[in-house]
Parts: sequence; C-alpha cells; structure tokens
Amino acid sequence: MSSYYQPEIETMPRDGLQALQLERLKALVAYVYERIPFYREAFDAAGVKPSDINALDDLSKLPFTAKQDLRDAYPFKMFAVGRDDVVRIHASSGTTGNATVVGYTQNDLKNWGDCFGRFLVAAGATTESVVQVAYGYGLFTGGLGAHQGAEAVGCTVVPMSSGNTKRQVQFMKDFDTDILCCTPSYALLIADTALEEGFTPATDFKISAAVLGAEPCSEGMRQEIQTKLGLKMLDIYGLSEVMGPGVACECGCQKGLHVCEDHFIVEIVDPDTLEPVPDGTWGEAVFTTLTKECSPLIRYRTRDITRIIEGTCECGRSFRRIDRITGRTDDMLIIRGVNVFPSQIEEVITKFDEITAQYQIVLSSKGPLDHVELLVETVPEYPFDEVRRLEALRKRLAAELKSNLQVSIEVRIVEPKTIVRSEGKAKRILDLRERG
Ligand code: DLL
Repeated sequence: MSSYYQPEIETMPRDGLQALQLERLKALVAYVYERIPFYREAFDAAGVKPSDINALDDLSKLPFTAKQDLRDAYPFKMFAVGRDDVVRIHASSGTTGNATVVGYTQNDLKNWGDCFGRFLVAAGATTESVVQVAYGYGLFTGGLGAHQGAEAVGCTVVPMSSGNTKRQVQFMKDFDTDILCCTPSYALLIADTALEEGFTPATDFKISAAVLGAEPCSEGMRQEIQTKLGLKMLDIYGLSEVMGPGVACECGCQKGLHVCEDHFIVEIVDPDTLEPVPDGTWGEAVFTTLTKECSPLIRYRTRDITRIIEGTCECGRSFRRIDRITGRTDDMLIIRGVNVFPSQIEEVITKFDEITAQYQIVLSSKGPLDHVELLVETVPEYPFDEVRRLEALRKRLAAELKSNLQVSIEVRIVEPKTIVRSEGKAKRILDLRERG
C-alpha cells in the first residue's frame, strides 16, 4: 500500500518542482496584477512589473501582504474572480477589526481537498478508513477542510463538528473510527472523556492516527495524546488566509511538516528586518499561493514562527519541511525582558505527571507593571488536600520553569477540572490587563 496520495507530485525531483513553481509564479503575478487593484498598486509602488519575475529568487522583489491589507479589503476587494465563480466563503474571526474573508472556486476546493488528502494518506488513510472530523464546521476552515480531504481520498467521513464530547467517544468506538481530525486540545479532552467513561481507547478502540492542528502543541502534549488514544499524531498546519488546513503537514516520520510546494512557496524571514533568514534559522513564515484562483496571495506574512528543516525526509517526499510552529509573534509574552511562548511553558508542564496539560496564563496589571500568573491543574487522582505536598510540587514546577525559561513565573495550582476545556482552539492566555 502506497503512503502517497499523489506520488508523482509528492516525490517530484526538486528541479522539476522548482520549474513548476516558477511557471506558476509567473502566471500568478500577471494574474493578480491584472485582476486585483491592491496588487497592481503595490507592485507599481515597488517599481516591479510582472515581466520582472523570471526566477524564483525574483519573488523577493515583490511587496509583502499583511493581515491588515486583507481587513482593509473587506469583504471582497481581494477576490480575483467574479461572483459566478465563487463557490464558498470562509472568514477568520474579526475580534480585532474586520474579519478576513477568503473565497474559493471549484478548483480551489479541489486543490484544498487534495492537499489535506495527501496527509490523511500519509496518516494511513485508505478508501476503507473512517475519518471522524471533530474540528468545528462553519466559517472556520478546520471542519470543511478535513471533510473534503477525507472525501477526496474516498474515506467514510463522520462530520461530527466539535462538541458533544461523550457522543464523539461513543461514535469513535461504535463506528470503528480510524482517524481523528480536531485540535490537539480537543483530542486530549476526547481522550480524557473516554477514560472517564471507562474505556481504554488505546486497546478498546480501532483508531490508529490523528491529524491535529490549528494551534501549537508541545511534544509533551503530543505524547500524552498518542499514549491515551493509542495512535500516531500528525501535526497539520494552515491558515484560512492562505487556504485552510493542509498548507503543510507531517508525514509518518514526524520530523517536520512538508509544505505543499506545488501550491505554495514558503519563505522564512526575520520578523524585524523582513530579510530572508538562512535555512535552519527561526523566523516568520511567509507564503505565496501558486494556484489559488479566488483569493491568491503574494508573500503573506503569517506571524507564525518556524524554520526550514534542512535535508531530505526519509519518507521520499521532496517537499521541503518547516519545523513545528512554536507560536505567533503576537502571542509571544515578554516577561521581564525575556521572550516566552506559551508552548515553551507547556513543554515544561507536560513533564510533570502530577499535572495535566491544561493550563492558562493570566496577564494582569499590578501598578505600572504587567503581572503573569500560570494556572495549572493536578490530575484527578492527586491528593489535592495534602497542602505541604502540593506546595512542594508548586515549588518544583516554578524551579523547572525558571531553569528552562530563564525567568520566574508565579505558579498557582488549582483543583482538577477548573481550567476551561476547549472544543476548538484552546485559549491559553487570559489577558486582564487594563488598557491605557
Ligand atoms: O487554524 C486552519 C487549520 C485548521 C489548521 C485545522 C490546522 C487544522 P485559522 O483559524 O485562520 O486557520 O488560524 C491560523 O492558527 O496562523 C497559526 O498561528 C495557528 N495554527 C494553525 N495550525 C497550526 C499548527 C486554521 N499545526 C493560525 N501548529 C495560524 C501551531 C497552528 N499553530
């Protein structure tokens, strides 16, 4: 059985792949210049014409696109096709300003399904597989993205959406689910609910893989999910502006996420200077879409921090890999001058068996200074009322955080199940700071 969905593309020699990228890039640049006034103005202002793009390196002549540009284009100003050709719209939440709206043509949906499908097959999916989709359906791209990926492969899709966790567990058992698709934090809630219901999913359930993404997930949390559910977890990445889930994903080797380079060009830039960084250096991921018809993007700044993993992957795929996303530049906390990502805190917490992987970072104002408090929870079987033992645990965790992150963080241990569980993306930071 092949572990590829489109082997001729996924294992294409690099020179062929780069020739394909260049051909598509040239066509894209001419396409957006002609059809999207925003790009025509931006290229004119930068003094570049579509005819200046003759090599992949020429991409760096083009200006970046930022989230604000998409907000300013609300709702449809960035669409490159007429209403007749738009078959779906997704949007990302507009909690801070206008929502960013993305449209899809039939071809865009087909390519999206193929991208997700590739990684379902990498996770072991066949036409016999049952795929349970527990990402939210709706304007969020998780549910429908996984759904069309599973349909593209010919799997049996169970379109659960998120929520109704006991039912997720019941169906996972009764339908012999093979592959679960949801956020890592929701996978953990499903696992814990199954255990509470008296199941041992690792042995009682057929499930063998999970394709999880939409939020950072530490290696410790991955291990916990894999052990509790008895499966292999592949980390899938994407963002609604660029397509949705499936822009990049791990293969069975779990050594970085292959970028679907026939559809996207990835660059890693220094977030301050915007200069490209060498392979292997951490920076901000920037994507250019090569095949999107409705909402193409040139050099879109994601704010996600990753790096290119050098060398080739044992799986035989020729697509380059990015490292697992540690966080977003806008989620980075600066605690007494030290940069800390929530995922680094998670990595430390998950080393403690007495503590669950659920946590919350509370930011508040204490006078002119920001105050950071980390709330963690003990596992249900921990003797929470043994005060001295609890205090010793708190001190050990605080010391471990200090030695890993080089900064002191105040820790508060709360009773089991006090921290709100997430059925979608976990909200790890609670910001109670007063805005000046
Ligand atoms: O989260 C799309 C998606 C759905 C990806 C399902 C994977 C699975 P947005 O809601 O637009 O789209 O949020 C995109 O989520 O810029 C990252 O900051 C974060 N993100 C997505 N995947 C990962 C991942 C979807 N695997 C934003 N690891 C992105 C870490 C991720 N962060």
